Amino acid sequence: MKTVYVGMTADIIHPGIINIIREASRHGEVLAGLLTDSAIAAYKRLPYLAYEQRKQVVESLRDVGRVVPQEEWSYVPNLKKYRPDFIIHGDDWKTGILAREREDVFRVMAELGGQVIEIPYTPGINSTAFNESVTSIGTTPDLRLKTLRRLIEAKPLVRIMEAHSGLSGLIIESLECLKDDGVHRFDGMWSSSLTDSASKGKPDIEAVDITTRLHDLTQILECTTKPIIYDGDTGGIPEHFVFTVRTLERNGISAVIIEDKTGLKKNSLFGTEVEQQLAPAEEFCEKIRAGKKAQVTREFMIIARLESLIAGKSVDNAMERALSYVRAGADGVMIHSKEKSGEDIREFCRRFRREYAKIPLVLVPTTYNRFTEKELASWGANIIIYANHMLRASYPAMVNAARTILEYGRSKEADEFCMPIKEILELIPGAK
Ligand code: SPV
Ligand code: MG
Repeated sequence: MKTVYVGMTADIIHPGIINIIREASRHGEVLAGLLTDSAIAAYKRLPYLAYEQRKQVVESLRDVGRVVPQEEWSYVPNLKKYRPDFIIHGDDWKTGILAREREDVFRVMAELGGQVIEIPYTPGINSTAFNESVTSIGTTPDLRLKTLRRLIEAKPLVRIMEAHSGLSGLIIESLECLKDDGVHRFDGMWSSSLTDSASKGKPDIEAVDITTRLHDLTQILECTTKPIIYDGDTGGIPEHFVFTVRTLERNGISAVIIEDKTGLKKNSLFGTEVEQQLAPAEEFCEKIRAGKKAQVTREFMIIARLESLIAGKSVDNAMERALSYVRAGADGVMIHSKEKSGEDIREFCRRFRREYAKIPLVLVPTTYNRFTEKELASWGANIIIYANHMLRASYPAMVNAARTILEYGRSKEADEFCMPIKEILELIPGAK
């Protein structure tokens, strides 16, 4: 019996894929190459269903003979491994991000003496339509919460951008950039205490309570689906932190990061070393333990943020604390520094990775921003947070437009700095 390879994500089983499978089964036994979460994540959003769930669905399709994992976006490794007689694909791969794959598949199948079968794709069901339908399905708090852990598993580096309003969240939700190694997009959002308080005209000193912050975070939750990491400042006293954890979980937030400082909190990039008071490590461990005990889901993450380098202490001090926080149950650590060279951070990463190969490590490269994501990942980082850029970009733009209006006594000259009204209206899904 001949074998026919069909690559698929199978997150939504639509008539288009059923057509392809049926056609494939006319040529032999269908070998379904089911893309793993990591294979998909290089180019597309994570699928709604996890690999094992999608596998169950595909295995139960009448015309599918066998399901094997396709671990890469490219078909080539699996074609070489399974040497099918045919590979079948919808002809929509002639253009767009799959065009390069198509060329590779033709070349490899010719080498293997196999054949490529292309069939017309079912009109209306292509990946764009698919993506739109996924966005319109939206998400649930439960699904959103779990996504961060899945992303950490599936991607070499999870890219997080600060959001402080529904509009900034929408940009993060939809922006894409096609690069040589795949489609780059932001994987999730950072609810920053700095930009959240600054957008309210307040200092970053824990003056905005959780209820108010959540009220504003709801704007973002209402118009986006990507996971959110919450900047929990010091977390307050353990008795209060317990309530914060529950509230965040209930709202579908994936993780909270709390920092090991005490006293009146100052922003890490702003206060002097002397103003930054480190909490006794054991006290902070107690807070982590209280939070872990309070959480309801298995997936919610409590990430311990090390402020040793911000407070002028050594990498040794940070390492010692990191180990005790992990032992206390922290699901990950964030190391912060305002040193531009990045040397202290690199040193910490190296030493931390020697102790723990897999515990998620978060970096916030605001000052050491000459390093690329690839470089930071090679140091051992799992998550990169761009902590304040949406707010910092919008503020000068607003000042510029307002000053121009003051200067000219009319708004005509400010138009060139402003988005046309029509585009604003088109920006918001469903606003047209
Ligand atoms: C924030 O964004 O509020 C942070 C990161 O805590 S930093 O401002 O770099 O301290
Ligand atoms: Mg903060």
